[in-house]
Amino acid sequence: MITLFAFGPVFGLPDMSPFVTKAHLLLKLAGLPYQVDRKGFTRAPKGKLPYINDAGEIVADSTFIRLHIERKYRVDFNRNLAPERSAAIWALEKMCENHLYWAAVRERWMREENFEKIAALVFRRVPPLVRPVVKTLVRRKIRKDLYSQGLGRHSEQELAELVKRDVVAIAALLGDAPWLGGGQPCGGDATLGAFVITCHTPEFTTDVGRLIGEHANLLAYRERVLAAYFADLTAN
Ligand SMILES: N[C@@H](CCC(=O)N[C@@H](CS)C(=O)NCC(=O)O)C(=O)O
Repeated sequence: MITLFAFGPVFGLPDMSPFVTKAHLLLKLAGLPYQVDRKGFTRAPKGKLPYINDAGEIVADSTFIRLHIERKYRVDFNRNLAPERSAAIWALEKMCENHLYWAAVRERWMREENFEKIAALVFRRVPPLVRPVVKTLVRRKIRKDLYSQGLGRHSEQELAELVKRDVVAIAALLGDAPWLGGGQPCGGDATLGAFVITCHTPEFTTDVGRLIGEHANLLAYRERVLAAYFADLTAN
């Protein structure tokens, strides 16, 4: 059976990572049975989660997990999509993963009111004696990552403008359809579903979460994804 290496459930969500949540959704969309291992982070081949172990084959990165599923199990996640729609959805996915993601990271890790909450969660198993040092070092690394990526260089107001454009684009592309591809979920729903679920959480004060909450179609979409794929989850 496939093993998915993940951080694990929080706040009644499958994972706090959108990329891990995306991997859950891809496996579910493909109808593949899998188990979750929460102890794989230190052995992650690319230093990040998610990755999978499929009968000894290790595949790291949510997009490569998708490609692996497509090739090995002959799943066409976009079988009902016209090429133009498929292309637009791919662009939307990469906007979420490489732009919106970093905005969400900045809002969670750099805003004081959110930082203590995320730190309490992420470092809960770190021995109390070294926890303050670990917190400071990890936050410093993330600040550096944000600066290198670019979004760490903007003012809060500039960041808010960019986030708004992202969320408006997402809401417009989804429109009134239940799923990105229309009547049936497609591969892009794994990505969008993961981001909408994990970014709109009452536990954090973020522009990303607030803006998602201002779009009725995104809120309904969030409920749809949770009900269809994560109905068994309980808050913890
Ligand atoms: N491109 C990767 C991104 C994965 C990623 O950024 N994972 C984050 C959690 S959301 C992580 O493991 N970060 C740990 C670190 O950077 O040290 C994918 O699609 O899987």
